[in-house]
Amino acid sequence: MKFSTEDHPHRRLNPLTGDWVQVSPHRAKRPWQGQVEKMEEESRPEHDPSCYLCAGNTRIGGEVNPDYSDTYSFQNDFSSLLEDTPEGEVNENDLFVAKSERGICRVICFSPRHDLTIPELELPSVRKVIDLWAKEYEELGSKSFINHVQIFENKGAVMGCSNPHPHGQIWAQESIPQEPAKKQIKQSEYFDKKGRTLLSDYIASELEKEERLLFENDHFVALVPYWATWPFETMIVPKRNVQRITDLTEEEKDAFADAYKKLTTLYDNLFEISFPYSAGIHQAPTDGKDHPEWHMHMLFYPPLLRSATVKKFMVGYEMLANAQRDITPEQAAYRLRSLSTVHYKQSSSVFS
Ligand code: H2U
Repeated sequence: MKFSTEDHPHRRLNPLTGDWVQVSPHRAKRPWQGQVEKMEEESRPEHDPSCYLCAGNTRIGGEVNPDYSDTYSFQNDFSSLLEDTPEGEVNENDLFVAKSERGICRVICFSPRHDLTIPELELPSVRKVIDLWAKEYEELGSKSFINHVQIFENKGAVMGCSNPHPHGQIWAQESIPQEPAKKQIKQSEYFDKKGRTLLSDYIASELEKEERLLFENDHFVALVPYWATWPFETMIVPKRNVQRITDLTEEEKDAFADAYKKLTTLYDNLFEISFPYSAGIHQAPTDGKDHPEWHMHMLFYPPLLRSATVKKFMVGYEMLANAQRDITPEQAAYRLRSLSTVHYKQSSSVFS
């Protein structure tokens, strides 16, 4: 019997982090199992007078949102990191170790429309989200004590999102957090060895292989990474070796918006629901160094597995030993690729 990643249990390496994922393809041999359950979706008004994020409304802390017409960002009223934290360290026998951490947390409202998520917004509105991310990265990153800016989005109650109004967050801080720190090391090692970024080489191969590719436009590639952990995990990568969002040209920002909207449309079409996920951008730290090794990318980690209600739990073996998946990244890519890029709410048939 010859080993094949299509048939036999195996481990795959994430070269960006050094983490492994265990794949059990024999448990999900068929591309699809079980029925697709439909979910009743609540319809939301364009403006909800009780929403803390809608234009003109009063937030929990008493501040009033302006009557914004596209995007709007503000300092999180319950920030996890604070700018005025005093500096300090604890180390008792290398067993009780702590270090103060300064930072700034912001909330980003994607649009005044309470009822529209990214795939439903018009492309120029999605582009405005990209522009605001770039502006925030620039402003926060230029502060001397901020060395890392994490842009992210929690979408859907299942991801712990507290409000259905389309929004994201930014946590900017002194340290480089664990996930991007691992990527910093791995990308540096690769760049030092090959003189090219890891992701430039990776996407060039994926564009040739095509098995995990979802789509490409002039400047971005969307794919299910070879090492994807979540069932429908995906990644959007610029074709050019761009280190940070502020280095994108105007045309590339348009292409980024297009890829973001297209990918989230595929997601919504998968189970014909507003698809939940955690997404975020990994890019160069803002520590004043050049970072030629960095290749920015946006990651999407959706929790759903087989339907709108069947969630993949990272529990048991995953918590104690190693991340694991059944449906292969290739099967997930095949599923996503066969969906229409027209949002199901605007089309009667989702299969192209
Ligand atoms: P989620 O992305 O997890 O839904 O978080 C929304 C954030 O918005 C959350 O961190 C903040 C919460 O602290 N928020 C305010 O800053 N002011 C408010 O009035 C409501 C929510």
